[in-house]
Amino acid sequence: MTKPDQLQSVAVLVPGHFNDHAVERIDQTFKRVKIERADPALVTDEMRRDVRAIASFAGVSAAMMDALPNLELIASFGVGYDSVDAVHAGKKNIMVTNTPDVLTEEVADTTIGLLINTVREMYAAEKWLRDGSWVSKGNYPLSRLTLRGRHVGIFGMGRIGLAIARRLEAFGLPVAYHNRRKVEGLAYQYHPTLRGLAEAVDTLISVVPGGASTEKAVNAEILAALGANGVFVNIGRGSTVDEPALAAALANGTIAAAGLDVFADEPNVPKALLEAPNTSLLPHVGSASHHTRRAMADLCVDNLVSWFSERRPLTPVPETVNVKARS
Ligand code: A2R
Repeated sequence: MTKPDQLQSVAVLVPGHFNDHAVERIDQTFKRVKIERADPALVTDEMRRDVRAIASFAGVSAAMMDALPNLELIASFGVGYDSVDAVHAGKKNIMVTNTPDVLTEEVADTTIGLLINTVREMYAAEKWLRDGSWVSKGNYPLSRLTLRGRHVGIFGMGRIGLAIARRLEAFGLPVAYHNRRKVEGLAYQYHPTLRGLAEAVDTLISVVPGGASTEKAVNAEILAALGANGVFVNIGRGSTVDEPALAAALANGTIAAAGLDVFADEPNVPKALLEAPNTSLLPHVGSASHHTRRAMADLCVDNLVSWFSERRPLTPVPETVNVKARS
């Protein structure tokens, strides 16, 4: 077992700009090695020899893992880790950790804010006040949509989905959901297909992880099933949505409005979504408060410390739970 004072010699690769608090803690405990981005072409002989862990916001490819023969751990910052090739990591006996739970309530809060913003047009109403329209034109027009009477479907009833559902209950709104598996003991109505869920509700909130199984799952067919009074909110991953189909559905009245915090090619947002009058758009800020990002940074670094001192992770991802520490 590595004693804490010996952790200073453990080289941790940190690609690009990283959370300040995490950097401070890594510097206090480990030997931080900087690299512009997680690109195997930038890996030096020294990195190849020394690096035993990566702490990263961004993705880590199979090729990057292969370029670092002594890599034991990828401590990913965030709950979603679709940009890390965790299956490859598992095959190579590399542990991957993420930062679940500590961001759940913050992301659920953001979701509710985004939903209300979308339905009650607060983005446009605030602009109306600020640009002087209230004085020159009078009251802001009544919003076309309301939360009242809505029936909400959650695509991804996991930790965050459940925290969103609990909040919606307090708003008096019925909730249903779709996962691959029914959650035992949960009273919300379960739909075995996303299509079935979209048909049954008028408000769809997507909070599933990215990756092959959810790629463009919210497509033209699902949006048509949601219907003309439909509101779509995405707080999970942009890859889950067929963005051209969403832009078309918003333009031709297939659905009424969308609130989006995540996009397929961040930070690039399709022009059609930017220009649509019925979208509320946020720059991926679901968990982005100092409070919550600090808690995520602590969990990310605590995983590094636990791995190199106790030889066990705190929050391993399912694909690497069986990875064993090298002696
Ligand atoms: O399908 P299940 O039974 O494994 O349920 C998970 C569901 N899910 C899916 N549902 C339908 N089709 C799929 N292909 C699919 N893949 C996953 O998403 C589970 O209920 C939920 C994910 O929940 P958690 O693992 O607890 O994640 P958490 O903390 O709620 O975060 C969700 C996502 C992150 O991966 C980031 O992308 C984003 O929210 O921040």
